[in-house]
Amino acid sequence: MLADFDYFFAQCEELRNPALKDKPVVVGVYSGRTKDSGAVSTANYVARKFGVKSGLPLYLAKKRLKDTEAVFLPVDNEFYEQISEKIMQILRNYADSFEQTSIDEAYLGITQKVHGSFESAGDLAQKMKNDVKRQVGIVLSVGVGPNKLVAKIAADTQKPDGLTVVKPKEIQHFLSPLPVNRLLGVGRKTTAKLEEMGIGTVGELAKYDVQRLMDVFGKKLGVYFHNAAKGVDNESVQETGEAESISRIATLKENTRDLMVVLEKTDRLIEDIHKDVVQRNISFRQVAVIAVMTDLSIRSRSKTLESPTRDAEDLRSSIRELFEKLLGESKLEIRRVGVKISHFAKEEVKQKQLTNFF
Ligand code: DCP
Ligand code: CA
Ligand code: CA
Repeated sequence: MLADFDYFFAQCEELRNPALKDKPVVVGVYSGRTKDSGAVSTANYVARKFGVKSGLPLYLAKKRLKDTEAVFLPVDNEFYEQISEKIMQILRNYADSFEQTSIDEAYLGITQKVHGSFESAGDLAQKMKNDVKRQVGIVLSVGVGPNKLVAKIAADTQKPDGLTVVKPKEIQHFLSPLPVNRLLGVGRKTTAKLEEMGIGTVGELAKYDVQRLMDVFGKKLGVYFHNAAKGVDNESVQETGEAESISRIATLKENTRDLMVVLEKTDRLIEDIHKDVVQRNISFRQVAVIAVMTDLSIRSRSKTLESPTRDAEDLRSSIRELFEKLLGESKLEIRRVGVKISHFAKEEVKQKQLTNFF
């Protein structure tokens, strides 16, 4: 099964500002040369109706959206990472094996969970989608298939908020009519080349003589195209580890050197981090604070605890200590504050040790 979050960066922006929902929303990477230089990172589906999509130069996006109430925003990777991490955490619970492949995409091995049944797989996927919607407020598209290749293409066919199940018997019927560029690794050049050879669809590629494909593209690629067109893929879901640190950062209302103001802000971050800790059932041994100063320089201080903890109070006192130190070592005011925990231990381990001890 593959899960891909819909118009992800733009949807994150809608999440923190629901008033954006009905307007075209464009998230861009501003290069800073001139006001409008840079490219579109992504756009919501309202903006896509105007032909605005990832990679488009921003000035062109502005032009295409000029008579609309379009909202242009700069990327905020930290925020998207946080949302992504929350969703990934939920998805993990639905999988036998889990492989995150990008900020908004993950493969889930679910064969054992659903005892090989594609009906159950569809139900599981729907439940998972509902769960993410309810807990985080984000919609995603899911593809279920007999392998990663089919699952990925299935997830791409209905967007947004899609759920597409392709059973083994349906592979051929599902893939055949699709244009060849829907296969991973078939870009513009290859598409053009295949076109020259009279191959436009995946079905045509599947029927094409594999030896001739090898002659044109080389052995490895030729065999890959042949197999991919038939929906053959033996790649397994490669377990990816969980994030090795959890961090949150926030901008202060006003620059300050007042410890109480800083701690008031970090209290909210602590609350958020602590929720994550509990949900993941981990404890941490290292705490760090980060401060972006008024001159935009970044300072950080960290502390290793004597033993792993998951206690919010431990976190709070460490952060207080670290910020006292940090403020004592600089005369500048602080503009943004961050908190990070790392050096995780699974809570079970600690509990087991305690039980053994008693
Ligand atoms: N992204 C980017 N530049 C690109 C492509 C993507 O910065 N050229 C970022 C922004 C996207 C995120 O990666 O939100 C995920 O990329 P996707 O290709 O999955 O696209 P979206 O999630 O935006 O849209 P879709 O609903 O089509 O999945
Ligand atoms: Ca996506
Ligand atoms: Ca994606």
